[in-house]
Amino acid sequence: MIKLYDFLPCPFGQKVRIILAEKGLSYELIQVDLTQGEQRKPEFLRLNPFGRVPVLIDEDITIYDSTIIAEYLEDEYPEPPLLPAVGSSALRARARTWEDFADTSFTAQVGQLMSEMGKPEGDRDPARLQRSQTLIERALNFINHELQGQEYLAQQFSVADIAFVPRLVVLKDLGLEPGQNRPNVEAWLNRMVDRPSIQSLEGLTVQLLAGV
Ligand SMILES: N[C@@H](CCC(=O)N[C@@H](CS)C(=O)NCC(=O)O)C(=O)O
Repeated sequence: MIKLYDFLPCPFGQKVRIILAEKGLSYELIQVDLTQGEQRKPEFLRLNPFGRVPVLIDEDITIYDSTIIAEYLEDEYPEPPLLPAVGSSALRARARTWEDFADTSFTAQVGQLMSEMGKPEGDRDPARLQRSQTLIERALNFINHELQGQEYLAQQFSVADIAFVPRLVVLKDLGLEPGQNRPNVEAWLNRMVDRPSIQSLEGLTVQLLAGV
């Protein structure tokens, strides 16, 4: 059986758990409490020397980094597909570009906003807050533009969309309305949160954990 080492509030772990649910794969969840430094224990570092979740073990293969895990799952368990079909190279590249943007830029910006908002009001850095908000709004405006005439970022529902979900769903609680004046984003988000894989996901709530 697949094993997943994860910390429930981690957006990258959430991305992997949505993928596992979409593919109907059952797994054993092993929680690594990042707040207790469990990621730095020797037994965990033997799985991922970088000391980060998520880590997936399938039979005798150990994989870390949500994007590499997503690619492995797509190769090993191709149904239902979460990337455009092999041969649609341009669309596959588009999906991967969006996934990368979600992971490295969008998730980081929302994470910064979460850590500022997690502080007592008087301790928040207004310039930092403003910068994160502006960058997030700019990304949402661009996504709204790119979704014109299509339901998902790479035509069909894919890892590109999944990678945005964990941080999109917390925006309202951080004072940002993703769908406001962005009807394509509003419809996209509603379409996604209706999916059983997302409805049933544990940990998909605001967790103001600085540094996670
Ligand atoms: N690029 C990695 C990022 C994973 C990552 O940053 N995980 C964080 C939690 S969300 C972590 O394990 N942090 C622990 C630490 O840095 O000590 C992925 O996509 O899996």
